[in-house]
Amino acid sequence: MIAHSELSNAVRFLSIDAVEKANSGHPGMPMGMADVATVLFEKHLMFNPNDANWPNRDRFVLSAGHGSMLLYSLLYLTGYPEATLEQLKNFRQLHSKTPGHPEYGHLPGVETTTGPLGQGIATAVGMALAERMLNAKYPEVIDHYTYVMASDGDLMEGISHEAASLAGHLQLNKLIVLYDDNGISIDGKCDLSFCDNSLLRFEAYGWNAERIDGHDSNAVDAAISRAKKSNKPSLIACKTTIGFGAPTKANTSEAHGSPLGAAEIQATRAALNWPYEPFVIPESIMNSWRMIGMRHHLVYEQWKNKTSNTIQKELQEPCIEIDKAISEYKQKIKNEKHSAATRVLSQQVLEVIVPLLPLIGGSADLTGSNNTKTKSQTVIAAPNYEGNYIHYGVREHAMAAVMNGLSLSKAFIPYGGTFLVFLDYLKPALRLSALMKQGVIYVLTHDSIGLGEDGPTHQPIEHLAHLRCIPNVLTFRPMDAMEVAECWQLAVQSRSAPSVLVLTRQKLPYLSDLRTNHLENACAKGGYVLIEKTEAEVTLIASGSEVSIAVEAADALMKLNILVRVVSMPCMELFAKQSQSYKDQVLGKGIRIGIEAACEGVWPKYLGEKGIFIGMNSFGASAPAGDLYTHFGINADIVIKRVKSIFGKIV
Ligand SMILES: Cc1ncc(C[n+]2csc(CCOP(=O)(O)OP(=O)(O)O)c2C)c(N)n1
Ligand SMILES: [Mg+2]
Repeated sequence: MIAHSELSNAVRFLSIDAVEKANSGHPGMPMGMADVATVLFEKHLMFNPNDANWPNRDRFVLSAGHGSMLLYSLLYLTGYPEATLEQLKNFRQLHSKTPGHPEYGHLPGVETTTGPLGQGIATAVGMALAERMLNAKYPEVIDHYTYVMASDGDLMEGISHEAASLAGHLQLNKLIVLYDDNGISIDGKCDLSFCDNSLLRFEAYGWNAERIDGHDSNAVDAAISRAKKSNKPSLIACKTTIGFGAPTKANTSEAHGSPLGAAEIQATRAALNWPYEPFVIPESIMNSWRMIGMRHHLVYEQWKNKTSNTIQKELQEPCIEIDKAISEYKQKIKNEKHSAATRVLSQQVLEVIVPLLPLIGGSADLTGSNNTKTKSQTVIAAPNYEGNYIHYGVREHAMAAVMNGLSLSKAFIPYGGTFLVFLDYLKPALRLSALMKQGVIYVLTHDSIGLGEDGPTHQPIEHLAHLRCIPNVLTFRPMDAMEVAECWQLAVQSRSAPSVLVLTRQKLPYLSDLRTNHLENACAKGGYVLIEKTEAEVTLIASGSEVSIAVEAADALMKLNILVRVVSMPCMELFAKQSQSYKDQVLGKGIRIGIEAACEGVWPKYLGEKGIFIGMNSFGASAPAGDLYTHFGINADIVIKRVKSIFGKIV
């Protein structure tokens, strides 16, 4: 029988040795939480190293991502085939599967990307919610826990407050947070800046909360057992010592984020009675860890046998067959030529596709404004998890992270709404959607000064530019009913990049009658010629609400015998992916004028040296939309004036 301390020392020293070899990293957290982690893996966590994606596995989220070596050590010790000793020795090196902070998709067993503090715990709320929702549908098939390891920093970050509040409201009783209550952060002792009574705070959110000695394995075991039986989410504050075992650095912030150094490591080996060479785990200890990895072998086999292939497939990837429905719907649009705000048109598409897809809708308290809820959707109201619409409350950041968690469950396609201007309140989680290649859909409405009277606090200016600079994000800004349908189709089909649907508050005209081909998805190429003029001297390029300005200006200019082409550019990222010849063909040889009620951002890339951008270069103002467009000089008259002056016509 191997002592608990031997098992946890294996975790500690692998972490110490890997950080030392990499000459960078964070040894303190793995050393402090090794005992808690060992109990969790030895006694509770249900997993199968040979099938890291088993849908009914317990989730283990290391929210304190700086402690990545804790996770990598555990995956190696329990026998995940890709977590080899070689990978541990290559910690933090280029192309290794063991990057500085855990990254989803690099190493099986890493459930989500963490490192930006607070994201892990909030994403885990989404995972725990996904579990409840799947359990409501398949009680025999999905029934597991979601465990989180969170640090002081995680609990300080605002997103964790939002997410914990939501988890309490949703009664996510299978969510268990093991809080590394070590009282140390980077600047020193936590009481420099953090004197919350976290237990009371979580209790107020509707959680169970208790404090235990995180180095007492029996206490950890008992607390987890209690949490598993609870009807509320649980916070277990584990009092630990950061850098446990290091004679001079333990319980100091020095243990947090740098290698211990040879002398301290030698002294730690002596103090913890671990006389082995770096990276060497004695066979008996290794065997015990591998047995822990095998613990659920039988449960896993039984699950596989009793679960139909159809359900297993459904739990691994969402079915996204909507092409037929979308083309029928497009035919209807073509006949009806419906003019409306793109947010309203977005809801009309949702009415068609929600019944066909595992879409989980929601909004951060702007359901009626974002038009995110369809008539058929039912709201998730704990303890009933059968719905497909979530009222996230005014918690944009948690909403985005929860959507990441829902998406990582693989069974759902989440979409959620807020105003585009509040992108800033959720961007860190959207950035992780992109980094993790999750097809989360963001419905961001009220997309410009076109929203009018609410004024500059609510009028996005720089947001489109921000979105277009994040790698692996598709930013869609459709101009009318046809484009809204096509952009939704592309967003749903984009399973490895998040999409942002940027939609108007104000009504827009139907313009797709100008198109010659309605059958194919014109938005799929990102930008296309809406009004063709061969040998055009001017190309007007616009997105969303400004396409109608371009069309109006083009009509007027053509009457002056200036040859003008109009390009609709609903998605710059998709346009960027097209061949050079397609791009040249669309943009034309004439003078290019970009029109968008936003700041210039990446437009110059497409406008060329002689190009002109007509948009915003200041904050907006509070006034009716029409007045604002005139005031800020974004209208057909201005476009006509600029073109006339270029061509030397009398203004
Ligand atoms: C959002 C965010 N802000 C800042 C950091 C940088 N950072 C990493 S760890 C940390 C705090 C460390 O304290 P704690 O969370 O208690 O971890 P411990 O040192 O106890 O392991 C900070 C500020 C980060 N990773 N994420
Ligand atoms: Mg700490």
